[in-house]
Amino acid sequence: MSLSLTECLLATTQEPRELADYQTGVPRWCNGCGDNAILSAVQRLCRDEKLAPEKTVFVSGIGCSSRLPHYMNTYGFHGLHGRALPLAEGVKMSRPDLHVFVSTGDGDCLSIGAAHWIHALRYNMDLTVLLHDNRIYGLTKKQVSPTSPLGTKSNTTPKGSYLAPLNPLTVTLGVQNVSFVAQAVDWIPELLAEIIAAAYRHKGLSFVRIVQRCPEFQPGAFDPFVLDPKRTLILRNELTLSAALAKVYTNQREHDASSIDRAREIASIEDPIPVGILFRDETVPCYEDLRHAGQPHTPELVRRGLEAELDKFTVWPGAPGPAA
Ligand SMILES: Cc1ncc(C[n+]2csc(CCOP(=O)(O)OP(=O)(O)O)c2C)c(N)n1
Ligand code: SF4
Repeated sequence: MSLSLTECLLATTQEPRELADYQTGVPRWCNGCGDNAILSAVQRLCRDEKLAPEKTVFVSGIGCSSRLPHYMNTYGFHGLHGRALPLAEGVKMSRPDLHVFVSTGDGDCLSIGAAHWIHALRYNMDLTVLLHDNRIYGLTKKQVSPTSPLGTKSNTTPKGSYLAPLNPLTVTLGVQNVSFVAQAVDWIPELLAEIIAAAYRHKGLSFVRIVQRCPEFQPGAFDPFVLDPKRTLILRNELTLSAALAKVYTNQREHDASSIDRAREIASIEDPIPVGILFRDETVPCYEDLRHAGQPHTPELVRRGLEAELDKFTVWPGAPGPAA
């Protein structure tokens, strides 16, 4: 039986793939850097969901964490510091058919990119946003970030930082139109992968804060949590906990992710670290759907729009001149 060209192309994009199909390059991160665990989790997700590499885009700003697109054998855009979210929104707006992921650091997203963060939540475009939160500027070699704990000594605060840290979860949960908020930690890879997968499946902007270790500039910062499983609070709702994990992480709580008040309460807990899906609302509309209303943004449409705009300034031969 012969297949048409379209059928052949569809068959290619639906082929089962291996992890290696999504891997490229050798990550330049330090040994023990939590970014490695995040990279593995997204590569697993791409394989499990059989995402076609040519239909998948990883967008980032600037920072160690923002190097992630280099190691994905998909499309990618290593952007400008703080601008990962508007870049990703632009991609999604013109190509809503693509799977768009964002990797952004705590400096990139919560400091220089803070205005974009708030408005991206409000626009609720269908993006999977991974906040790699190591509580420090890594790439530029140790300056405080908005999530650095009070008293953090760094190159910009040699006597210790003066301000209490910003909580990215409570701020996110305070923004109009927020539709998905979760938290993961890099040292429980099974749950990290499951939470990122749930975020990917959510239609709308899914915001996942990942507590990420930076052994270079925050050495041992999370050791007390890693070494004492009781200091992790597992939120029981849609996550499946393997028997082995359930035995280790016994501090568990049933949580109704449809309640924003309960989500805000949990988001403000810092010790133990809550892990799981805090909030989900599937009813919030996505900006790209409101704007496109089913009309794809084709190159032809863009060309016609541009020509119509330029025609406004064209002086046609024989046309009456401006009134004197
Ligand atoms: C406009 C601009 N300002 C400042 C910088 C310098 N800079 C590069 S990365 C960075 C902070 C990175 O920290 P974070 O986002 O937390 O990422 P990490 O390296 O920790 O993963 C800064 C300030 C820049 N590249 N561009
Ligand atoms: S400096 Fe920190 S965040 Fe950057 S690669 Fe090294 S461990 Fe990772």
